[in-house]
Amino acid sequence: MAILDILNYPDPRLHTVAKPVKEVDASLRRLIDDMAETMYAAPGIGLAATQVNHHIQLLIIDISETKDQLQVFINPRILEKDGEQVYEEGCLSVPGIYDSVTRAEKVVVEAMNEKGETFKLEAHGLLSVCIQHEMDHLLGKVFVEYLSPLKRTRIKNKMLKQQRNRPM
Ligand code: K1U
Ligand code: ZN
Repeated sequence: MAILDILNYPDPRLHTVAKPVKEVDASLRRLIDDMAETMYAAPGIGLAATQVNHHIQLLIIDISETKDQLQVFINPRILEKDGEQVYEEGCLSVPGIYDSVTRAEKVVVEAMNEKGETFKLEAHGLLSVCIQHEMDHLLGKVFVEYLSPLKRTRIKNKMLKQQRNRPM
């Protein structure tokens, strides 16, 4: 397994729209393993393939305390959304920034797992937030795009300054 580089906002590659996965094969499972290692090491509770510069419809989530309940979503589709919730979100592509985002409270999602089996899941609370956040990444959308233009500009400048000062 390997730890992959995570793209940092405002990298333009984060705005790439992901393509559907055609085949669930050994190379995809290798990418899933590498993404899981990357997410656990960060540490994070979710990761979209977009964030590691793979522009395919794949995301992983583990919101468990024990970090042993990895959920894999390949070609996810939201079938239903309901209600509203506000959550203070973070993003591994925007390190150190947390802000409130309003999203649906419930989502029903259909996807394939790492075995290529289709499943349907009803999610609430943090799992629902995380699914919506990661599915946004697959559409090329970063959570800061829900914030005001002023906040977004400040975050962009802070990130660019950090990136300039980072040792090579
Ligand atoms: O998409 C990502 O960059 C991952 C992101 C997922 C997420 C968090 C919170 C709300 C919505 C989506 C993160 O994992 S940020 C880090 C984080 O929230 C966390 C890290 C360690 C322990 C608990 C949470
Ligand atoms: Zn994110």
